[in-house]
Amino acid sequence: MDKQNQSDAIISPDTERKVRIPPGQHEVHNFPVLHYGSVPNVDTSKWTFRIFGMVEKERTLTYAEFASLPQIKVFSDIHCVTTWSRLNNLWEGVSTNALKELVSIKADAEFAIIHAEHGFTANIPLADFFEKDVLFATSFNRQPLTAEHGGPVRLVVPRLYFWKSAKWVTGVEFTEDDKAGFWESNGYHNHGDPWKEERFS
Ligand SMILES: Nc1nc2c(c(=O)[nH]1)N[C@H]1C(S)=C(S)[C@@H](COP(=O)(O)O)O[C@H]1N2
Ligand SMILES: [Mo]
Repeated sequence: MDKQNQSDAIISPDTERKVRIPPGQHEVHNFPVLHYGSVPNVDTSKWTFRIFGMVEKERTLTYAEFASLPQIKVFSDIHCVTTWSRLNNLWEGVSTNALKELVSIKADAEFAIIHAEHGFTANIPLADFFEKDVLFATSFNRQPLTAEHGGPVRLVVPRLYFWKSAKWVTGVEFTEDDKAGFWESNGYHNHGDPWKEERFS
């Protein structure tokens, strides 16, 4: 993917840095597959996306309802804490900011807890979660997102290490208090900024 051809995409600001590889990382050209457990076989006719927690009225969307939300494209880099970085990725899907049109988030909410298949969770401060380059992706490099990379729906948070980008998402919970997610409870840093090398806790 080449940035010049992505005029309709939101450009993740880290792709405009002079040095695009953060400290301690190296560039790869393949796309490694990493996760705990097995790849779930998600049936989109049964899949639901639940928005709950600190909202005035929780909502559950079917896949058809989710897929009919406004779509955005994001051009971004990937930085995995295991030291590989993959540049120039094009994602398409639903902006996290689109959720604000679906639910009214209470003023005291501070964190998004992303829920995924097999009970996986990831915690993200709302300031990071609602950055303009964060999306629930259903497509990668103009192809439907494969199951091994998190299809049908994964989160992509370009400015944090890739473990925050939960695969096989089933919902978002808004909370006032932070709740360490799966990797955050297993030694990874609570926040995960690759430019500050927030790798482990
Ligand atoms: N549901 C779920 N999402 C997950 C994980 C996981 O174990 N379960 N691992 C994370 C980690 S540690 C990484 S590096 C990326 C890898 O995504 P990829 O397989 O598409 O490269 O997924 C993230 N999302
Ligand atoms: Mo990872």
